[in-house]
Amino acid sequence: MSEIERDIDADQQADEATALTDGFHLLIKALKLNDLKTIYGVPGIPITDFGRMAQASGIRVISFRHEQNAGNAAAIAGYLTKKPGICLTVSAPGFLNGLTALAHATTNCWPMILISGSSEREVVDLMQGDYEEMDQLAISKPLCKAAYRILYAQDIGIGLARAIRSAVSGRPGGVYLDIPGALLGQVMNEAEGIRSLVKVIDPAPEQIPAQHAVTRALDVIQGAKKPLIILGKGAAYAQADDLVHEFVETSGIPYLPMSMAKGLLPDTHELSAGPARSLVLKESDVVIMVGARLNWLLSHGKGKQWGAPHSTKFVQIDIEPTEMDSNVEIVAPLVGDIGSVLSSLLDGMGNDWVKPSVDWTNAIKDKKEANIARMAPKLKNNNSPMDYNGALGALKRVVEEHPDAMLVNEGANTLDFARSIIDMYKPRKRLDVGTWGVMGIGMGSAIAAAIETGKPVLCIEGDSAFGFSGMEVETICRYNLPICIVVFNNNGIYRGTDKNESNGGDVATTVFVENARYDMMMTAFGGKGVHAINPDGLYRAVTDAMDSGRPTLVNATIDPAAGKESGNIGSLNPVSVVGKK
Ligand code: ADP
Ligand code: TZD
Ligand code: MG
Repeated sequence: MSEIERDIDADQQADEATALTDGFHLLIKALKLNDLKTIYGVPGIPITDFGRMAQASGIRVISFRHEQNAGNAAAIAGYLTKKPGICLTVSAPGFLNGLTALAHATTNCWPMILISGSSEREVVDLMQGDYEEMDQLAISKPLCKAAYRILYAQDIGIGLARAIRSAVSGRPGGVYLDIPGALLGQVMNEAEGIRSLVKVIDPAPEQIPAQHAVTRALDVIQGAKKPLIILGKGAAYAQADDLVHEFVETSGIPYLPMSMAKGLLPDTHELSAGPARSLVLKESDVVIMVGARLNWLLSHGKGKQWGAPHSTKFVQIDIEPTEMDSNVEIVAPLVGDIGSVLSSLLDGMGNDWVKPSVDWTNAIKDKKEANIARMAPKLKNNNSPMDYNGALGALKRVVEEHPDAMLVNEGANTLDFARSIIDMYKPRKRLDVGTWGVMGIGMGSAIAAAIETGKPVLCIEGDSAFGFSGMEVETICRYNLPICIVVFNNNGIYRGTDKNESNGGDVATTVFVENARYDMMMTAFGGKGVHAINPDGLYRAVTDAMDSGRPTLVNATIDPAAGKESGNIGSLNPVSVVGKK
């Protein structure tokens, strides 16, 4: 080494010894190291500068008008990408607004990390009344999969690594990461800081099923006379699309997609039993659950809908061992990730696999064809005001012509009719209210869908559902996202025709302002607003929006009397034994 080189080397070592970093920079570097390059959030104390610095470092920071919508966006980003969606909030009220979305992500088994600024421990623990003081870590714990707090800058790397692994491994879910404000300003040696960062290796390892479990399941399936596959959103999440396709086609077993699993195989596939749902649930003797739970959405696997007293045998593929026997006995549990389990099943099926009888597949085909034929003329009506069938018939055509577009859907009748009428053609294109049937996921989901996929987004929203996140139309315009919102405006929740039975002054609890002009909410922020009064007009407006990519809101006037109470799930309402008062 020459003298000059020795001097430079000594200078570098001295620089390295004295160069400093802080919590802000380490957290940003840790996120980027793990390829987490989008943050959804709302700024404020103590995370405003963190958002600024993250943006300056090349992370995309999408600022919302309310944390719940930012959180719903992060939840959907997690579902679509298999990486934790990141939501960033301020302390106490901002944290609580985001927490609803974190609980929603956990309920739906989607990976998400809610990073929230918080007050210092010493003030919170003595309850001394800090600005936005709250024991956030304690509050978050029962509502998510895991919760961690980082107190020292040198723990940022390991803290984020724990959060990522907890969110995506096994059954995915929401993780809370508590960041006391002072942590961000904590200073440490830069070289040491960088060395403390962790790039998580294999965050969601494969989980391969035991061979004997595979053999047991294949024996049960092969012994069935009327087998059925149910595909859930866990199967969509797994991104094992080719294996799902191969399993259905090689086994020859008809399948029923749960709402967000629609499109894993095109809904027009000959083995789809979607339009014969009641028949297959009642009559099937062996059901193979693929990333779907036997919860309320499937009547808990028992009762009239399942053809009781006839009993159904269940085979279940799930990454979560405790999901087995949660509602009914699972005769062949297959614990593992969907990709690994399906490839083991396919390996075990071999050349002598016997497909289900044509009696069974033809019975389903006949029922399907009859139901489709019965609906076809209803979907073509051009009535004004529109009913759900006419309006959704028009949107069904738009989706058929734009199979790559993302679809977001919420409401009651607006949800139930759209789910059954609109065919999906590709995996993970349909985003909706999920396991809780929650209203308010609309704009957050739409924004994440646009940002994560770059595809146009069609949002089909009940007028009530839209109201929960409607202010985000400003966000949509600000980022100029290719989102077309169609508000199914029937003047209210379920229907717009209820009357206040007391003859009092207030309108009924389910009724909204008549003929509201939701389209003007979009024009207020520079987007395009359209008022559609019939299916032809609706089709034209939405087609234009999908092709132009311009933020658009179509206010679609729906007959206020067309819907029914609670859509398809009216039977879940309790009934007063002494009648209404
Ligand atoms: P749906 O509402 O569509 O019926 P659920 O949300 O009830 O679907 O069920 C999804 C299931 O998928 C959960 O039980 C979850 O544990 C499971 N799951 C999620 N990811 C995977 C995966 N990669 N492999 C296997 N199971 C998975
Ligand atoms: N609050 C939250 C967070 N989630 C909910 N599901 C509800 C309230 C209750 N609810 C439903 O289950 S659907 C719905 C509400 C308020 C709105 C239905 O009205 P809509 O759709 O206008 O969105 P339709 O087409 O008029 O039925
Ligand atoms: Mg409505």
